[in-house]
Amino acid sequence: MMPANKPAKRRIIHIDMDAFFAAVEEQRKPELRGSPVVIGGRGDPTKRGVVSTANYEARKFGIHSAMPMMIAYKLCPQAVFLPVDYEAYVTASRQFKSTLLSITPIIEDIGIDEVYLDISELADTSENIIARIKAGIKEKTGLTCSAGVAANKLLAKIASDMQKPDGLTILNEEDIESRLWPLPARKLYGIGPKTESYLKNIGIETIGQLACLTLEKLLEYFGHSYGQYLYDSARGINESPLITHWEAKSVSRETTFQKDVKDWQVIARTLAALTKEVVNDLHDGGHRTKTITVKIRFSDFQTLTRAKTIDDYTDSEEYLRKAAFACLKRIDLNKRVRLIGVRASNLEKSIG
Ligand code: TTP
Ligand code: MG
Repeated sequence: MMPANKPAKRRIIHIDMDAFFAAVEEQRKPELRGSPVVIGGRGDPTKRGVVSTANYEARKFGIHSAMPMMIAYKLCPQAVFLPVDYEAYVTASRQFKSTLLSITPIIEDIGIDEVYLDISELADTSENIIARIKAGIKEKTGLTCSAGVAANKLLAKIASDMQKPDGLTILNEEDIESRLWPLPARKLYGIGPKTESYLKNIGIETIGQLACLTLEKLLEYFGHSYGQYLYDSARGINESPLITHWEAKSVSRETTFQKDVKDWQVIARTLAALTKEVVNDLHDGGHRTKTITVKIRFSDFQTLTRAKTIDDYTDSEEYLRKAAFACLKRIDLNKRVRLIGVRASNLEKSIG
């Protein structure tokens, strides 16, 4: 029997669609298949704008997300360049996510083409569950995805990226040394270009090398919360729960800017204002919260969320603003921001 104080081992799946925007375009225009396809901006490679994604044929020429369209054109002039049709991708996104409800309601929606599922309570093997997921998505949308299975969100996300496209990777605890540690530190969720170059400067390139740093050193370099996060992550440790859409109680506010914003001051002021509104909503409902999630959508519609779970339930604006800014710090603001959102989840009714 398991000792009472040891948390049960979880089984988390991360699903990430393959070349998502490009795959949706190929699905509705089958004549594109086999050709290099690049999606970005208004689809005109002679104009400004960056690549949202490229299909695998185009990637062979070195084209990737966030690359200027003009460079993509130089690398592969014969590619088909298409404008971003966000509506079509949102529709496909809803369709593939709806098929997952037949597997479990414990789903965290983290982006247009990716989700986590918690299958800890299911009896079936991971392989069988993934086979059902892939078949369901294929039937409903015609699209393929890659899946990762592990004991937590951090490892599941790394696993889904290991064998793309149409992959399935199961990452167990005993694989950490052989399969996690050789990877570049950048592969860890939450390590952006800034942390990556900081780490390179101190001679750290891989997750394994990061795992060699003492906790004291990491706290000194990166502060309490991020330092501890890096220490745990390098060891494949991550307790963060799934934040599900179906959570009965959460309070959120978001705002879309009239014009996409680059100025950090404006972003920070908006984040503080949204947090204040969320805190007011908590007060109105008589709730306190444990988890704050910040959502940033960039001008190219890439959407990132970062969550922070704090030790005790609180409704203190100061405390929650700190948590929101800790989340923001983990997002690399290298593109213009279109939308900011703040959510408080994991709520409890305040006493009195
Ligand atoms: P990703 O899952 O990062 O990429 P992908 O699905 O195109 O390819 P992969 O097979 O490697 O998963 O992103 C999902 C979609 O989000 C992508 O199709 C387009 C969009 N996106 C952007 O618009 N800008 C970006 O910088 C990135 C990384 C993605
Ligand atoms: Mg993808």
